[in-house]
Amino acid sequence: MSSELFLAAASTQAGSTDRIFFVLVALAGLIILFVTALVTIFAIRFRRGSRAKRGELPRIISREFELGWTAATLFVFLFLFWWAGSTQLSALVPPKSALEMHVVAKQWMWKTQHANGAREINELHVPIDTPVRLVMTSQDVIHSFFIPAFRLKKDVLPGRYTETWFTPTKLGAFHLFCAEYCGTNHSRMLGRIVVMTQSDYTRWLAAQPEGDDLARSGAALFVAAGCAGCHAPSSRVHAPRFAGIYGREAQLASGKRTVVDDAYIRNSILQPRRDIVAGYEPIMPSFAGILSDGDVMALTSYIRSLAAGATGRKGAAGTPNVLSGTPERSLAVSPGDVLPRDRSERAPQ
Ligand code: HEC
Ligand SMILES: [Cu+2]
Repeated sequence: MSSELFLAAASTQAGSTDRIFFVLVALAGLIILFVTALVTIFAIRFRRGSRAKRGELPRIISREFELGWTAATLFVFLFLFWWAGSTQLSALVPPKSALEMHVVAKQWMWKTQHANGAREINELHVPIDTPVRLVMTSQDVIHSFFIPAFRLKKDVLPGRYTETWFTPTKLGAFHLFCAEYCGTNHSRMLGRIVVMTQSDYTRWLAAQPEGDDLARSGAALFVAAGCAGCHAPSSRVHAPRFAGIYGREAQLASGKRTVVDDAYIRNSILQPRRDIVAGYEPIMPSFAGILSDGDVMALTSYIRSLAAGATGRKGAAGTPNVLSGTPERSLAVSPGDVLPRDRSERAPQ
């Protein structure tokens, strides 16, 4: 549907959302026409003084008709519920091959980061026809990530990760809004999503100013923030090592088991007392208030890179060569790449 009246539908999700919307409008329109017609016909037929019969209806009409339309509306209702519900639910689970990008919202801007570390402000460049998964958090208050042309809206909360994903289907620039009132300049918290062809995107990404590889800056933080003192393989403190833990299950002292994912690592860093790993003393200090959300994301990315089999990242600094997809960078992504992680599908919190 493209005309002045209708907003462009630029993602796969937009198509299915619009279909539901137009069917609902058509259905509601039909019902309005039907009811209005009946009201008009009856008003004329049974007007005062007309000779129309006003006695009781035949049994068959009052019973079978009643049953008939109750069943029909129930069926239509259940169908709509199933249709809209299943569309929404399937929109929650990103495909495994999705490119992962990070979004940090703050009063009043969107900071975005590509998996290779390239950063943007109030913009996000994405390749067309490629699923993009966003991992989002806020530095201050609640914001909401809203791209009308993609029919996509997801709250962005402080102290928590929310995830969403989309597959853009049209080239061009699309509005990004904050859809949750977040203070004085809320209405200026605007951005753009730029959808490019896959080759343009790869070229664009390679031309970005030397972004710190997210995992590499995490590796630096690992030392700078003092994590290495306990967690480095050479440390003499009795603390868990990180190689290979991402995506596995951790056995907790409480007897529970839990998957080591972004949220778990975040909790381990900010609230270490919450989930103690079995076999260790609760000696880890909390880093809440010391490390920013960006720091936590970097550390998480570092820990994940260890899971991918890469040990340390000693490669040459500089813009990674995404064009050839060099294998030494475990997080190197070019459109269509499968991210090197083995993670059970999980609905976003
Ligand atoms: C004083 C030593 C110490 C320091 C410093 C420390 N940790 Fe820990 N950490 C531990 C111990 C001991 C455990 C296991 C007990 C627990 O879960 O609290 C642990 C657990 C963890 C876990 C859960 C690991 C698993 O196998 O499930 C993560 C993730 C973690 N730490 C990350 C960090 C990060 C990131 C830093 C630096 C910002 C850090 N730690 C600093 C001692 C430390
Ligand atoms: Cu906002």
